[in-house]
Amino acid sequence: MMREDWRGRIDAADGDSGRRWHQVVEPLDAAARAGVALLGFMSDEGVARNQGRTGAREGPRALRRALAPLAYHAGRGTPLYDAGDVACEDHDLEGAQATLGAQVAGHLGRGHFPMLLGGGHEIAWGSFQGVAEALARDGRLPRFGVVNFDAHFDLRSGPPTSGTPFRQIRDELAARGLPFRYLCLGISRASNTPALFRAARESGARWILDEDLVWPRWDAACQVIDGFVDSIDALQLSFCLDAFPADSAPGVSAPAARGLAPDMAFTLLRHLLDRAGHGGAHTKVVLAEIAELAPCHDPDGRTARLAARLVHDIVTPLL
Ligand SMILES: [Mn+2]
Repeated sequence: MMREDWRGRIDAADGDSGRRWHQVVEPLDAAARAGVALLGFMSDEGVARNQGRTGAREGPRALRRALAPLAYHAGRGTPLYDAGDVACEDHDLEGAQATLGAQVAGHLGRGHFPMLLGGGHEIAWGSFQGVAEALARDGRLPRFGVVNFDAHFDLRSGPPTSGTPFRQIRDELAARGLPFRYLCLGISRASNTPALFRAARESGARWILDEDLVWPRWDAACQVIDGFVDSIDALQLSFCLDAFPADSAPGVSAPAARGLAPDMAFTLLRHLLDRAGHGGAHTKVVLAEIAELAPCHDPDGRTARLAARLVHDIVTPLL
């Protein structure tokens, strides 16, 4: 754990109720009791292969720094761990994804909730490998699904990149004779060609366009989300920061002109988590991940702050 990333103000006079994340997070060791495990994926090799702007390799570090000063709200006293980073070296994306998957499987096996800090969206194929191993063990893989907040489907064919992870997941599930349940929230018609929409249809993907994720259509969006969440027992929650508009999230590979307004995205996220029983005795959410934070395109840190708030909102109900 990089201590220098976890620092911030200390309100000593307020005791335990004045604590912030940097005062609570601990390094994860093998004997630790079940908690939330923050795990970074230092890679933008998938972005580079996908002809995108690189920079997401440094995302985990910037995200930790944005998380450090957040107010800590303890509910049940679940520990919060920093499980370190998996880094892609020498362009070995497949190796890094396999390592990430092995670490995720290990954390899940010890009862932790993995909260992944990306990294390009190629993170999702790595994390899925670990999720699949854990769910195959406990029998939930047949009722597994993915919800992805994203402007893009990331269902491309061809060699593995940041644009292919959900097609890789689809193919892996198909090889096991299992269905692919995939719901995309925030898809942009301007950013996906008719060929990509056709690939999504042929994959059985469901989606809601960014233009339909507006308050007058709230009830319709919730019906789709509820139907999807109710149809599964185990959920991988993926959040690509390019689902937000460029003025809110400039620090990504492909900033969106329109995107989901943050208040809509956060409210949808909350609704989804509630529907999945997140924060109750049993959550369907197996793992969550934030993708595409590229600090070099985020000079005032606003994308990192938005990403940190997402992590906060996903993790706090578990703490
Ligand atoms: Mn994506």
